[in-house]
Amino acid sequence: MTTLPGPTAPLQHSAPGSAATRHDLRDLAIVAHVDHGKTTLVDAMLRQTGSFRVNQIVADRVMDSGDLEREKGITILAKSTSVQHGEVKLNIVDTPGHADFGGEVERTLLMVDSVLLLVDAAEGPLPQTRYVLSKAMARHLPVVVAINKIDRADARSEEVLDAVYELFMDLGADDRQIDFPVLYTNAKAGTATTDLSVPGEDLRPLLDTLVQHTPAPTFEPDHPLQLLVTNLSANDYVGRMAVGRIRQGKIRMGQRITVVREEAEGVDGSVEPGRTVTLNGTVTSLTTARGIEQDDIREAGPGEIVSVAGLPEVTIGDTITDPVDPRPLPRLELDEPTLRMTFGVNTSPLSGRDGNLLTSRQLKARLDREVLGNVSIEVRPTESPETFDVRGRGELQLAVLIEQMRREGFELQVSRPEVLLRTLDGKVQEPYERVTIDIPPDFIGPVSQSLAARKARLEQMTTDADGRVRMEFLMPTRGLVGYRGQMLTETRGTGLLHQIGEGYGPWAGEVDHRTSGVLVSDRTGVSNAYGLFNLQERATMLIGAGEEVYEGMIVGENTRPGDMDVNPTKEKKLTNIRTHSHDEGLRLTPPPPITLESAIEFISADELVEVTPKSIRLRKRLLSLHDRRRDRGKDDDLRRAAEREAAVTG
Ligand SMILES: Nc1nc2c(ncn2[C@@H]2O[C@H](COP(=O)(O)OP(=O)(O)OP(=O)(O)O)[C@@H](O)[C@H]2O)c(=O)[nH]1
Ligand SMILES: [Mg+2]
Repeated sequence: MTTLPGPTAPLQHSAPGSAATRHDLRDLAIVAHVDHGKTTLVDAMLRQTGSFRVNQIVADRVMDSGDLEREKGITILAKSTSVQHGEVKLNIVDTPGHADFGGEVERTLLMVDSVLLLVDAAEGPLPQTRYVLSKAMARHLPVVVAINKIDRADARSEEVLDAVYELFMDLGADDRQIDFPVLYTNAKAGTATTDLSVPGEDLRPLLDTLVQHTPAPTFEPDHPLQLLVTNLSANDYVGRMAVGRIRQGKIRMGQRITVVREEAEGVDGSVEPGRTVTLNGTVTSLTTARGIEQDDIREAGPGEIVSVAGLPEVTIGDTITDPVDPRPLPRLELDEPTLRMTFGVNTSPLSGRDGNLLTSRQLKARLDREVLGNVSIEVRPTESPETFDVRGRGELQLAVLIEQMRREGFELQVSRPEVLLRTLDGKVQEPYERVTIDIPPDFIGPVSQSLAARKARLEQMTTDADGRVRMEFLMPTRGLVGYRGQMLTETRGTGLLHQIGEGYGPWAGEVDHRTSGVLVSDRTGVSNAYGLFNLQERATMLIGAGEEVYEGMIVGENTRPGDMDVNPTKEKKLTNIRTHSHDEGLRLTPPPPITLESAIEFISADELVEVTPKSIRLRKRLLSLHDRRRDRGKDDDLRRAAEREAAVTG
């Protein structure tokens, strides 16, 4: 067992001359790779510290409260809660593990004084473990390690702990950091132990360690208020609420507060550099988390994580301060977006059937709102007033935004994600990913082959105790777009893929995206079993019979390269009654389900995904057959042009 350093590790954010400490409070974040059990562990902490009412029925992973979070089984937004352990209140921030939401983790780390790093006892450290740990180390936060899921049949806790030590060394940890305490946990059962040979009984050992190892918040008495806004939430009664940790000073109900900031760029690109804006307001609501509830409070002091209403236009990165003596903290700086897509008004002939938010004005207002509350998304104008350039850190992050919008009633058309290039010393650079693929050994051949075609370089290959192979590649982000689906097909659903941004590197050369062409409807009408039956011999049909189609809509994937214009509405000429009964015997292969993510991955640069509250359709950018004929053969030019444009604007 590792010995615990004292609880007095230096606090990074403390200003010189700090004089006071709050011993009744600790602020920490739980970080890990996706699915390693963060939210489940928070459940157990809440249960064991009496945070639920007697007989209260609580869903599993209660912190994953968003609709999409529950459906996808992942955490998307960081959320704070608190539990009482003896005399100490522990503020705990649950963070998302998926790489696309890394911005949430980065911001969260500004609120806390330590991190609890969870590592799956079977999977070991994965790319996002490395990412979150490197961010915690950059902020010099003390780390407590929990090897979780020790109940798994394939758990190999000791080996995994060795791998964690290796990771710390790899990231250049100093002696103090590498001296981290270790716990072995079963988050599902709610147990923790410091010694693997002694089964845990509850989470007490973990909570004790967290209290001991997290520095208590320090502050300067009489310092004016400073609260860095790291999150936003909304409440029907009080409106927008700023969430953050009080660095210095106190905040009270009814108090005058202010925000001073350099003006941000609007979606229309309007900005006056250097101009500052001051927002003034009064605290109209002040709450803090207790378990899964928000408690109204009259006053809060340093170290507390609170939600504050009263500044309707406050945004993430602002500092809420005292109007008499405003002292803003440095603004947040986050990793840059690496991908962009266009979001446009739906121009398909079927537009307006499902949704009620259709205009470019509504689209712009919605995107403006997103930027305000989501600092890792950027929105820029394009040449067309009907289309916006939306930038983020990954396909899933952008897909989640699109999904939210369609649920709100929007119809839109989106492009395939393109990477953002940049130039350094006159040379074009592009973003890279570190990709870990976990597969049974039979699939090494096909996976290596397709990744090589996508410009991936094998960095490392290891075999697990159970025979699965883990391959680590470095590859351009561009090569990875669209690969996830293909990998699942190639490994018959058995492969796992994890990715993490690795910053910019040299342009890797042309990468082929999709080698197959598509079948495009040459007219408007309703698809018909007879028409589809004749087409399915040479293609995978993406629609079934009886669906509305329009000219330029993609109805199938060609088995060969090149697009084909087809008539899916074709009916058999009725020459006599018997033919009709024969028709009913036509066997159509059911179309594969089209999800938003799979559609975005599938399309090429000259295609779009049409998204409405009820449907996802694929289409050509140019709908008319005539326009496309004129344009045919220019697909590659188009893609290259788009990439060149990205290099200039990016
Ligand atoms: N066997 C076992 N399963 C666990 C344990 N902890 C969590 N799980 C399971 O692992 C899955 C993922 O758990 P989550 O708590 O959602 O993981 P997470 O780290 O919050 O995931 P993200 O927030 O999406 O990164 C769930 O199916 C849990 O039931 C454990 O100790 N043992
Ligand atoms: Mg979670």
